[in-house]
Amino acid sequence: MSRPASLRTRLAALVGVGAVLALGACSSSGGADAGSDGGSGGDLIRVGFSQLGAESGWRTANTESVKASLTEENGFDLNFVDAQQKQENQIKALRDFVAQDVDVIAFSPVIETGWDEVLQEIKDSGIPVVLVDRTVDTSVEDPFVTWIGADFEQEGRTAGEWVAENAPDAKVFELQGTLGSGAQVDREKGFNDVVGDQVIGKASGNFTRAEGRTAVEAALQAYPEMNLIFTHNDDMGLGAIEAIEAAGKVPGEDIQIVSVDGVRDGLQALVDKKFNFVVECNPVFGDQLAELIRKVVDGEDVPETTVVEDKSFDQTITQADVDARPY
Ligand code: GYE
Repeated sequence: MSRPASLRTRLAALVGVGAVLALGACSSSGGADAGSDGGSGGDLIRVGFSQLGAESGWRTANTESVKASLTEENGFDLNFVDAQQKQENQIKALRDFVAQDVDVIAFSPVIETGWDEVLQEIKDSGIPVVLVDRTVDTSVEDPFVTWIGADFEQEGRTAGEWVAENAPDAKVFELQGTLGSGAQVDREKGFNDVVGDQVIGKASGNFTRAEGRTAVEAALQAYPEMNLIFTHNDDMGLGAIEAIEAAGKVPGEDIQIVSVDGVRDGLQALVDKKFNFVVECNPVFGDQLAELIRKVVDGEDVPETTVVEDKSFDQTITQADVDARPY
């Protein structure tokens, strides 16, 4: 039953490390050197970014935001690598970034564990790490300078509070994200802390629409009494809608759906009354990430954590709100 410590605990070890690693960054990147072997020239900050995949609308929006901010015009030479939700691909990309001697490594870890070796290698290289979105659980001391992302545990709690207030008798099926990912572990903890006694079954849909649909098809058989699904992201919830409708039931009524993310398709499902409640997880933080990276390279202090702000939405949302959604 050992589960990773909370975000706060896991990130607590970071205080004070920023300055030291940032100095390392400075000497390894120092203006004149930056880009000298990459052909991009100038004083561009060379960033290796390992994105974990393209599994969801959230991820697509996040990638677009990162790419829109880490541009040459903004002073960055970005090497962006998509790992297709495979940890081994991420580890390979991270090692490539070390070999390229980039100025900063940023990455969004697909799951929390299994990074010890490569994080130690990066640390030995002196390249500072900026952790993005998901969290790591590692024995390496001070493995990264700073982390930016959402408070997943609070998102789960917010979802649980809606259920406690609006559906206190519901029989809940939990559609989990990628098992072992920070987003799954912490959303599950937050939700179950509030309404764990209402959860009658769980299965993972790996954060994708197709696997979400398959998991709910199986759950409809295994748990015929379920009448509410808490899904760890919108895409799996959209897959759940397909499975529920195919079974001749009405999503949002026969089986309520509470989701996380708030991408446009998810909010559209809310307007269409197929979703009942959505906790936002805001993927648009490329500008904040760019600013953090700049500070790390300049040797300035950075906060140990930057928590991106989230809202939540119920069925009072309007079509105009959805149409105005940028992602
Ligand atoms: O909620 C989900 C994506 O880590 C916050 O990953 C991210 C999650 C997001 O696949 O849609």
